[in-house]
Amino acid sequence: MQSLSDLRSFLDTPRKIVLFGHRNPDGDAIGSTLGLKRYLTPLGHEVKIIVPSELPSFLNFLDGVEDVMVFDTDAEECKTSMTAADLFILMDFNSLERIDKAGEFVATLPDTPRVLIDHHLEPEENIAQVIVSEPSASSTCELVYTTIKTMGDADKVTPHIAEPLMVGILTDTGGFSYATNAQLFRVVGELFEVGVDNEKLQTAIFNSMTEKQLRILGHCLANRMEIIPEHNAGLITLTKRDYEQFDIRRGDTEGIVNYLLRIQGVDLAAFITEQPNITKLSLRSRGDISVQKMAAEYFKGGGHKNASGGYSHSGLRSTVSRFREALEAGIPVG
Ligand SMILES: [Mn+2]
Repeated sequence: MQSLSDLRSFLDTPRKIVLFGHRNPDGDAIGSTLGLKRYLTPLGHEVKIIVPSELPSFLNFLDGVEDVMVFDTDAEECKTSMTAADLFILMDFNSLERIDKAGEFVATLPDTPRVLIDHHLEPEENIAQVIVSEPSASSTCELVYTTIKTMGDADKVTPHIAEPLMVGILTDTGGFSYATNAQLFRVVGELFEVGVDNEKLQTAIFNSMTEKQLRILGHCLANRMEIIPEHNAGLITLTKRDYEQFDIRRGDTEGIVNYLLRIQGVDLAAFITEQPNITKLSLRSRGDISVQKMAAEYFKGGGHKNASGGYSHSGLRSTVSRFREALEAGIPVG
């Protein structure tokens, strides 16, 4: 299999297909896999979705999320489905490392053809035989739609498929705040024509915090935020103690880093948290500033120009110092 038309003919026969989304799956990882599953299933394929770790609860409104398999908690069942599969489709990530142990198991099945659909920069070499990689795309969901169209099946896109695709577009663009371009709005226009309940989705995605999450946000902004005006930067840090005190769970701090960019004059934001074994960083920036470069150079990470992540094995304090060093060294542009 070498091209989308090969994939098209491969799909003429009913297949067992596993779709993969990345660790800490977000709206785009789940929206794109669920959207593609909803397209493939009526064509007669048996489709499973596997992600390494649990889904955030705000996505529970989408039906079918309960069938998403989590490798961390269900390794054996995931391996059985992977062994039986005729095709793997890797979605919204660019390196097998992003799916951890599931990726290691994928590597043990070299005869299963792989397709990549993703919008992250520079996909890992040999990650798949067919690669749909568009870093200029807003989201993998946008690419799922354009891929279905390229395969000549635009008329098969139903509101049931459009809905999860809109979820990933909305979450990856922060409700059309960034990563947008004319092509995206054309795609969104077409999805609206298919039928999308925008108001329902906006509410489900952006007004769905729990009381606890809002209080954690309050704590971060009132007590844990620091502004570095000479570098137009800001940071928020959370200690292990904060995690205990506020009972912070996965997903509870989602999006907090973006609040720093609401401050006039702040163009680069860091959210630095003390995890059980590592110190984790989420980085955001505006315009030409590339946090992707900073993450790659200083924090073993990567992602997108304006949204990246990384980690460090040193503690919170020295990670914060390293972040300051990175700022002193000059704001990376790209
Ligand atoms: Mn994405």
